[in-house]
Amino acid sequence: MNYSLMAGGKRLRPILVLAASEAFGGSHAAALPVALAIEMVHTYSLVHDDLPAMDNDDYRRGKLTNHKVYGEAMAILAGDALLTQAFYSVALAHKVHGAPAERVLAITEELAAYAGARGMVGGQAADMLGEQGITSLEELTFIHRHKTSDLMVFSLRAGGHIAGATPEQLNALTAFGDALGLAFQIQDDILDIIGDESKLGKPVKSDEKQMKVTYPYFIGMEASENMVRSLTSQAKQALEEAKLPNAERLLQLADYLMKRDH
Ligand code: GRG
Repeated sequence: MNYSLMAGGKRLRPILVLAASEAFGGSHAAALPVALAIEMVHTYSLVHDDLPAMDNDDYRRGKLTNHKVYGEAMAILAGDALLTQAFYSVALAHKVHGAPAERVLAITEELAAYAGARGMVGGQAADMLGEQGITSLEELTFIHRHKTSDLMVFSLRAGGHIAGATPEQLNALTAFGDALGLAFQIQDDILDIIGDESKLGKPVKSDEKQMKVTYPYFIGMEASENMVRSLTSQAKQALEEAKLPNAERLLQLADYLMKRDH
């Protein structure tokens, strides 16, 4: 668990929790256990995604993947335990840091929803089934929204919940996260291709892998880059219209993500 959690990574989702809480003047102390929880869920998903039964990757975050170091059984268990520990960590926001129980209950419910069958796991299942051939941009967008946007939307809403955001303000965070998550994933698709030009619609890595079907595969590089820009503006607009007390860091993050190169 420690090996993969401490292997690095951008820590984007915990930063979203803290920045969303900060947007309403919330304390970092109460938000931290939730920030930790989402990084645990994200890390479990990466450990399981790297397994031979899924993406079969040897490297993650610049290091050997969990199963390459500890074996498949331990990697499965480390992922299972990270997911479980995440819910324990959320409970600590109330138990240790005094966040109101009803807010922590809302976060618990949303973590299960956004990470589960109707959220990230559902997106991963659709992706696995789609390996037989993703045939449309709508299908790919469904996968991106659930695999990527859902944990970002959760992170933002959880930061909002901790700091007492209203339902309207939570809606604005959802709209921001939804557009930002899709922009992030399209940018990931673009970076993937820039990193390896041969991936544009050609077989990758091994014979078992199907065509790498990405946004650029369907609409080309230029249109994909335009889409990242327009989704980022859309995300920022949703926040600006909601007039949150202190959204500056969230807005800066949106610009930063659009320009990222890794
Ligand atoms: C196994 C249930 C299950 C889900 C796996 C996370 C995931 C779903 C698959 C990994 C492959 C992938 C490209 C997912 C989309 C989400 C994404 C962009 C993950 C990488 O997130 P970053 O860039 O990673 O924030 P770091 O390492 O920086 O934290």
